[in-house]
Amino acid sequence: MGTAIVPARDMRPMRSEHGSVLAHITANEGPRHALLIDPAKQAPDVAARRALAAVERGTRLILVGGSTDTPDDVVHATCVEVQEALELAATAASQDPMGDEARWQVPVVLFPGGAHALSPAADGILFMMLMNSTDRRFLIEEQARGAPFVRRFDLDTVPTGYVVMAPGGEVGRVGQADLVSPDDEARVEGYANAGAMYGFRLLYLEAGSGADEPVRPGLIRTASAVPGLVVMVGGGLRDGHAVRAAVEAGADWVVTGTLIEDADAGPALHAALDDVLSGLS
Ligand code: 1GP
Repeated sequence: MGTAIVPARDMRPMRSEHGSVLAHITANEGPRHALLIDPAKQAPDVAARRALAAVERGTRLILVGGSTDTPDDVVHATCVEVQEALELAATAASQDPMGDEARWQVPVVLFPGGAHALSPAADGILFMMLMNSTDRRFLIEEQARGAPFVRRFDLDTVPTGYVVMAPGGEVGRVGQADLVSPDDEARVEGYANAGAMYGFRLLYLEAGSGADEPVRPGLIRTASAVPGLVVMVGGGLRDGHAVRAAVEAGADWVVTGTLIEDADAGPALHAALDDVLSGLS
């Protein structure tokens, strides 16, 4: 962690409005969409515009992070810009009789690649164990390095089991995952149950950013049958059809990242988001 960033509650203007991030993520509200913003892939102001476009269309969570070694100041700048944009939109909505202020009360949550990618301007963090990593760094060491900062920054933590499926992509490689093969439901059953028994509340099934094939429905079905876990699915979800398949298999959250990186902030982005969100209903 760098030393330039200091915790400051007022960096999280939305926080008091939406309450606990854990409560938001585990709420029984039907399937929802999370937008993943990789701070290394665009300037903070572009990230903020993309987040606004998504939230306007119904996205209920902004995840900030990625598998790359993004420095914390870049992560932080993105969190600040997204938070400010959401706050402005919420304020504008509160002053408009037809406005829907609650729509803009969406938490900004870290999806860290390691202890380096933290920011006090986030509302919370997916505090993850990469359960099928062969490298203890991703099982506990990065977490142990980052935890004091998470505590100091007063971030809400969401205890999360993160499991990487084939093809796995960059996160599978960097995280040295022993990839779960697309039909290995028994292995997912094991990770899901072990995660629940550790007290994890969220299980994130990851196919890898930009994956040719998203996580197969059988694996999602297996994970979602385990009591006490909210299931998040990401990697290779590019359209409403793929999202619908994940949701029908039991995904509580679907995550898309690449989709918005390929589109600009204009009509192409809006069309891509509309298509993905159409898969939720
Ligand atoms: C990656 O699951 C996320 O961690 C999102 O994947 O970039 O393929 O949407 P995509």
